Amino acid sequence: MLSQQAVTRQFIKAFQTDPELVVSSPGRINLIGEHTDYNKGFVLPAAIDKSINLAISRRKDEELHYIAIDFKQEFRGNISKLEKSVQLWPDYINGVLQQLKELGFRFGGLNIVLGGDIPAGAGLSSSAALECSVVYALNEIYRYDLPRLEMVKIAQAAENKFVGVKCGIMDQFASMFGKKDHAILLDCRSLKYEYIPLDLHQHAILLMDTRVKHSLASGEYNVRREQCEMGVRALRKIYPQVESLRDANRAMIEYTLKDVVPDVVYNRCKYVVEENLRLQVGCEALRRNDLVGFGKKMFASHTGLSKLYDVSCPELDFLVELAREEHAIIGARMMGGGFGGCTINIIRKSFINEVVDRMSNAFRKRFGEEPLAHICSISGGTQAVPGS
Ligand code: GAF
Repeated sequence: MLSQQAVTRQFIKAFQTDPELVVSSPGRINLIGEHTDYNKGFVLPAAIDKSINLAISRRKDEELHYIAIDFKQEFRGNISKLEKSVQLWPDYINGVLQQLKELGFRFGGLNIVLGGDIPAGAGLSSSAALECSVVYALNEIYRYDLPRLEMVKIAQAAENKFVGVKCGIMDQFASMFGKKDHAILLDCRSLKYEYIPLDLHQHAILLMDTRVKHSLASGEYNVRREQCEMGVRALRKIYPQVESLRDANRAMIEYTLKDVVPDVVYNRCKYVVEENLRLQVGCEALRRNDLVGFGKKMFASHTGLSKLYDVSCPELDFLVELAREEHAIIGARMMGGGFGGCTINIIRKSFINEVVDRMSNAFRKRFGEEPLAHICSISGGTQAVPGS
């Protein structure tokens, strides 16, 4: 709430007028189903109570003027020349504008102020939240009448084509379709989804941020994608029906793929097939209210991400190992693209303080710095701030 007022105040200060609209767009967690979205599999994300807030107004000319409160940075440009910038954050806005332009939607110059409380680089999808806030805001002020799913696709295309990260659809979908106290079971092929009530009883969601900054654009993410595609090409020679790893099963991986691709490709594909299965079993456990059963799948997911998919790092592995020793934590794993960022833990509420203290001390002894702990709750998706 504070941040919504802060962006409005800053907007008035910078542009001497109220914004036409303020949009709030949440970050996301993912309970299970990591690196499965671009393999057309399943994911189980949820929007959280940490968001990007974006105040926006149309200008009479074609100029673009953006202010990012948290970075204390400004960007100036023109709609006729949407180019990548050295600051990176304007790319998420300009990427959306570029996609809208290519789709034939008209817009003019814009004044924008943004700020929020999603820790950047923590794996909570601040970039997807920003993309969603921009497409949502333009849809409102220019009345394009786009359905939410189309806005998700535009936001994803901005990241794929303009920013250059070949991300899947999970983050933008979660930010746009979030529902309070529900996880979203999304089939990333059909884009059909189901809300699963997230009744955590005596438990809470604890994020432990290693503060190791990840950068998906650094290339490792795109490399994982290529390795999966290599696996699919090899499988397709024998099983023409395999369009993506979603269509593969354990037997295909063990008895066919193992012999025809390098070990690294076999490991990546094995992880993806197993993660899709874990997610299915985990969802059944959630539906039965069996949180302990679900937690076991989270731990197994981490092992796969670390050993087979190789997207973890020593700090994330350490936090998950500590979590395994805590009776109050029933499930934990690294979350998001990896190479840094957060672990997600399901923890008994009454033990949060003592467990966080113990884990933080152990982490500091090992790595010299403390992780940042955040308790998050599950919120709704991208929306206009009432009264704006
Ligand atoms: C990042 C990507 F943006 C998502 O699409 C997804 O692939 C995730 O990493 C890994 O599950 O957040």
